[in-house]
This record gives sequence, structure tokens and C-alpha cells, in this order.
Amino acid sequence: MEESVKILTDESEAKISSCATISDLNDIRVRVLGKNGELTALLKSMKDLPPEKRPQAGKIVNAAREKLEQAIAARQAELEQIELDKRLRDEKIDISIDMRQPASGGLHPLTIMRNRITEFFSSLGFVIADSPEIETDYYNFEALNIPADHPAREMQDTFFITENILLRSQTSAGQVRMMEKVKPPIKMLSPGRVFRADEADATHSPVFHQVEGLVVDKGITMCDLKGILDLFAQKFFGKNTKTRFRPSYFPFTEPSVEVDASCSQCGGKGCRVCKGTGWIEILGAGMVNRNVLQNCGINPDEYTGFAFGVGLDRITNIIFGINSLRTVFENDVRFLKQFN
Ligand code: 2NM
Repeated sequence: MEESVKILTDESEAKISSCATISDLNDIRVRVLGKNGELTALLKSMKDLPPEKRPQAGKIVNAAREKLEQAIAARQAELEQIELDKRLRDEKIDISIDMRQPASGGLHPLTIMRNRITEFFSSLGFVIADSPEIETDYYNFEALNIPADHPAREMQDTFFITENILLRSQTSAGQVRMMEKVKPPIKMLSPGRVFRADEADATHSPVFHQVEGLVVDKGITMCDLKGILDLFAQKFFGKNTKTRFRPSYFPFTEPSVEVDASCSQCGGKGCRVCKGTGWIEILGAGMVNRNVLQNCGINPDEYTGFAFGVGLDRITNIIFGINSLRTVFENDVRFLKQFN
């Protein structure tokens, strides 16, 4: 009896320690320790022993059972650990795996310039104002002292929607709206898209961008205009930049001027950028025409004002060294990336 238990124990221990899966281990448990198992059979066979030997045999069988149960439990823990390790290995997700980088966008050079200009004028106390792109004939022309038969209307081929409604040809339409509503002092900047019925080519587009400034108060003179525009030119074309006023004509200003900045490329000596003149035309400006103030309900004997209009596309191209409008409207991401 004792011998049989020992053989069974040794054999079972060997099987337990060499078995490779938990289900194999369960088979061993059932085969050895189960109700019809081999050790259970040995226990049952005790009834064939003489009664005085039974307690001793019982102890041996129970000791063997305990030993095997412990061996099974220990192996079970080992196998569970092995299976867990394997699952952790197999089911691991490599979150560091290479991803395709999403293409990052960048601000359009026109947007960069508009932001810089609005920031600059904000810092001088100008209010940045938006206004409708679709306007009436009145706000776009009439109120700005451009009557129906005025030659200025032919100078710009306007995008008419109906006889009275049009795509604005200048952002000053919005400044008229402001002057109608707000009592001076007014200090405003109107950036925005403007339109003309034009065929697109390297230098023309039916949509372009303007930034117009307006200051109305008591005692505003052309010196105020010159002072602001000098600061503007120095900010965007370099701190040694000078400005030059040339007499011009706009219906909405009197007197009117074209404003040049000294060429920052050659310092005024003359080069390719300034076409040998030493000067670059940057904007148009003037003192707001009395008729315009009057049209907006502002007394021109009490108030005066200056206004200016910058073509954003042109100065963006000058500052970024872009030489065709095409590139600006094609929105090729490779083109846009250069400026960020
Ligand atoms: C320019 C040139 C000169 C201008 C005038 C006005 C308003 F509304 F006050 F009359 N706003 N902008 C103006 C003056 C625009 O663009 C070349």
C-alpha cells in the first residue's frame, strides 16, 4: 500500500511539473484525485487491509493527497502566470507605432498681413470694423460723393447684382454706415474683400483685399494723416522709411494724395523693386470730402477727417516678394507653407 502511494505520488508529481496547460493539469487532478481517481481508488482499497493497518494507511493516503493538491496548486499558479505573460505579450498594442503626420496648414500671406495691419492700428486706438460685402449703390457710390454720372463709376467696373445692389468696390461703404450711426470722434479700420468685374490674370483679380482707415474729429488735419502714415510705413517697410505725398484725385477726399514709401530694398537709390525710382506707391489717402461728411450727418464746419485706402494684395506681394497674383489665389499648400 505504502509503496503504491509512493509510486503514484512520484509519477503524478512528474506529470504535474511537466504538464503545459491548465486543462492538462485539470485532467491530471481528475485522474488522480477525482471521485474515480487513482488515489481515491487506493483509499477505497483500504477496506481490504486489516483494521489495525487502516489508520496508518489513511494517514499516508491523506498526506499524499495533500502533497499532490499543493503541487497542483503551485503548478496552476505557474501556468496561470505563464498564460498571463503570453497574453500580455500577444495582446500588447504598440501605441508608439508610426502614424502619418497630418498635413499642417498655415496662414495665407494675405491673412498674415491683414492681422499685422489690424494689430498695428488697434495699438493706435483704431476700432476694427466689419461691414457687408453686398452693398447698395447709395453706400458704395452716392454717399461717397460719386454721383450716378460721375466718371469715377466708369473707372471701376462694378459687379452689379441689380440696378441698386452690388458687390462693394471699396470698404469705405462700411465707413459711411459707421459715420451715419456714430458721433465723432471716429477712429476706425475696415479690412475686407472688395470686388470688380474683371478677368483674372497675373496682376488682376475680381476679388481683392483692402484696408481702409478713417479718423474724424474736431481739428483733424493732414499732419495727423502724415504722422499716422509715417508710423505705418516705418512699421511695415523698415524704421528708416520716409513717405512722400503726391497730389491726386478721389471724389471722396479733398485734397487727395497718392502716398509713396522710400524703397527699403535700395534705401532710395533705385532698384528693381522700385523700378529705379527709389519710391514705392503704397496707398491713396486724403481729407474726407465735406460732401461725404454732410451725407453722413456730420457737420463739416465742426468736424474734419482723414481717410486712407491700402491695397492689401499689392503690399503683401511687395513685403513677401511674391510676383504674381495667381499664386495668391491658387491656394497651393506648398506655396502657403513658405510663409509660416
Ligand atoms: C482711398 C483713398 C482715399 C477713403 C475715404 C473714406 C471715407 F469713407 F471716409 F470717405 N474711406 N476711405 C479713401 C480715401 C480711400 O483708397 C485708395
